[in-house]
Amino acid sequence: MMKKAIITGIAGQDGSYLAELLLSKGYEIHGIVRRIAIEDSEHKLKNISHLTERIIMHVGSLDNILSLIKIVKDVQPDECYHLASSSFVSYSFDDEISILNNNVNSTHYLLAAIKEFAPRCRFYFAGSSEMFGDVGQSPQNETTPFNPRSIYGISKVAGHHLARNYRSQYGLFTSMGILYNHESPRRGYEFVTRKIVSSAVKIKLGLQDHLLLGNLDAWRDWGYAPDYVHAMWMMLQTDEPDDFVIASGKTHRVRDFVDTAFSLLDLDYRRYVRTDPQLFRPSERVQLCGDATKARTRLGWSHTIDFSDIVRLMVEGEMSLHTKCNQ
Ligand code: GDR
Repeated sequence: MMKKAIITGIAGQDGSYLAELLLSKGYEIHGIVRRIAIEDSEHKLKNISHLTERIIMHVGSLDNILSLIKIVKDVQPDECYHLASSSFVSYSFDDEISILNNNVNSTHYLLAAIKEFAPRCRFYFAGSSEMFGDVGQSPQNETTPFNPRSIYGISKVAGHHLARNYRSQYGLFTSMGILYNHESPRRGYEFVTRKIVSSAVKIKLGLQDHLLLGNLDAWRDWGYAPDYVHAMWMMLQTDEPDDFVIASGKTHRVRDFVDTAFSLLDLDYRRYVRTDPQLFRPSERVQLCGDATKARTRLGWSHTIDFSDIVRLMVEGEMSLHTKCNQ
């Protein structure tokens, strides 16, 4: 029988790739989106505009348990991928009360609705390397203690404990991916990789003259988003629920990303990039670098696209947006 999946955050980078993957596997897909997204679908649903005919959309708000109950009850999903959250770490320094409330409550409401109305549904929780935060060791794996240092990270640790609690107390199948940074041409413009690529292309085309960034010497473990959503699906196909680190295991500096992107466009980044202390974040003593051995051995997961190819795909994607606009 055709499997049914609910995806929250379906219009985001990960949600859109996951929807494509599940459609290719024959799933019936149900996306939960806010009314405001439907009203401004050209912008807010652009990542899934090519899929709208094949997805069943539900207008619902994750801060309203009644609307979630109705959707879960009606759909009777086999799987639920909870990807929606306020995910830009910097905002969480500015708007901490609502970000913590929204991220924690939405996870709690969904778990409660599933427990009551679709208890056989398997639940994926989108955890993050930000849960490790100011960590004592590198690389990190599933046994590394959490020490989040942003409200966003704290909200993810809370969601993780909620999901684990529903697993142990109520026997729900809840699995969590602790995902490190993952990028693609669909990345939002506020994240550093898209910001770099979009500005580099504009500078190349003479539409912008410089780029302001924060700490160029921050290190990140960057992977390719379609590889990472594949891991989400794999996590819900196992015999037992579990938690998995998903990462490339290699780190690069923001400066390396900048240099690679600008070089692909035959530009010397040193002529165009300036730093702004306001964009700096609390610095890290130890690098966030993931050890995905467990996912490799238990799930058979691997990442397929390396750092320089991710940058290239993003630069090509950005260029093609400008070419399309000018046609
Ligand atoms: P991150 O992603 O916070 O790691 O979280 P982001 O791309 O925002 O930052 C990556 C690194 O770049 C440094 N940086 C800047 N970042 C931004 N956004 N803008 C700048 O101008 C800039 N200059 C330097 C940052 O300090 C940081 O070190 C992402 C999100 O997708 C989370 O939701 C997810 O959980 C984690 O990845 C894993």
